[in-house]
Amino acid sequence: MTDAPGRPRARPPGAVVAAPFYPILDAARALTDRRPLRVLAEKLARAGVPWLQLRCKGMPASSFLDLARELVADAAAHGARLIVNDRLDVALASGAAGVHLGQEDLSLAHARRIAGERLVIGVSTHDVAEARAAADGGADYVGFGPMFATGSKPDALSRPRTLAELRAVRAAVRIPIVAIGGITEATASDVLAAGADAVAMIGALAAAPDPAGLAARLLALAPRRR
Ligand code: TZP
Ligand code: MG
Repeated sequence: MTDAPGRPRARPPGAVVAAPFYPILDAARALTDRRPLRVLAEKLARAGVPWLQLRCKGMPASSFLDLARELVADAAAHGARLIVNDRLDVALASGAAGVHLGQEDLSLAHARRIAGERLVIGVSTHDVAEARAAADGGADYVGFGPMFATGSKPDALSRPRTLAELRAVRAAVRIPIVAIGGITEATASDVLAAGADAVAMIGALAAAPDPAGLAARLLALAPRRR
């Protein structure tokens, strides 16, 4: 087991992914109308989702920041908090609660040096070594996947991970694990049972006819026993 080395922590361990559902709002490169995304964020927050992530691949920083600021406020109105994908600068400037970093983004060490304890920092991982490195480096949670085939991340490492690999990551780190990649309502329980603290979804959420209902059902799934 590894844990963050003796750094003072502003956030209680385990609070970061306090619910078994972690929705990701994926904004298109050029988002002409921000209202549908804001309406979705509000529905999710009203349904009780405590954390949501905003992902804006290829979006100019100024537009990303405008959207992040709006969603931070929308989420806060219902007690939810926003995590910004990829961009530490946007996370800090928007007042978001955290940033999610991929293996090719700004390093965890640099991000933590800049943000200190102001931000929750999550890191995408694909194997035990990456998960251990993230935990040892002071990440607040790790993403792990892709669990299944996904069309939402064309550059995702193509081989879906197995539940056995997820179990191995669970045994290796104590920080929360967010499983991601092709997860649906039908597979969420198996993924949680294998040791994930939460399931992240892009496609299944975007396709849901009733996103608030989906969120409510996923939030009701049994959390992993700690
Ligand atoms: N990282 C690994 S898989 C993935 C990301 C961002 C895509 C997840 O989207 P979906 O639609 O839930 O498979
Ligand atoms: Mg990234």
